[in-house]
Amino acid sequence: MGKGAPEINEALSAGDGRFAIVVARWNDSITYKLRDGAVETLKEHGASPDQIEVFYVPGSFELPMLADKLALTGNYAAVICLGAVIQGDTMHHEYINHAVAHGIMNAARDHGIPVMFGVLTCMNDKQAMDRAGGLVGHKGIEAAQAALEMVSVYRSLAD
Ligand code: DLZ
Repeated sequence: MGKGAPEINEALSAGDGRFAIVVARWNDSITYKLRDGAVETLKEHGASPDQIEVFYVPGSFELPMLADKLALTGNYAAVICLGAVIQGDTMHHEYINHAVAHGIMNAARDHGIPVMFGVLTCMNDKQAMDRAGGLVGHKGIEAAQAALEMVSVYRSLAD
């Protein structure tokens, strides 16, 4: 049994679907790395630049709000949410993390498209850097790969 992200099937193709990427600007030194990894991954799997639209929100708490609006349009095969919530001195992060996770799941369920949880939930900056292309992977790449896989599965159900 593997540990961590499963290997992606290289044959997975973006097809002709459009992908929305929603990026939280809070902790932008991290989240912009997540964005760049997600965009590159979609391109590597055949998405052209005009199939990828990037949107920004102030912080992770706002990710599900815009994801819901975007999913509602019916214009996208998937929405990829990217953020970095880093623990501070209070319990604030817990409220954000739970709200974001639930909000993203609700958007996916309500609108019938994959909405990806590419949100780092870290105890400190180092943990976040390590997961934004450092020692412990890249959450933006993982979220884009998961989106490609889910779009492919949804597509097979529609065929
Ligand atoms: C307020 C706040 C704090 C303290 N920390 C983070 C964080 O680590 N990561 C993040 O994405 N956003 C943070 N925010 C901002 C909230 O997500 C939200 O934007 C504000 O509370 C306004 O609704």
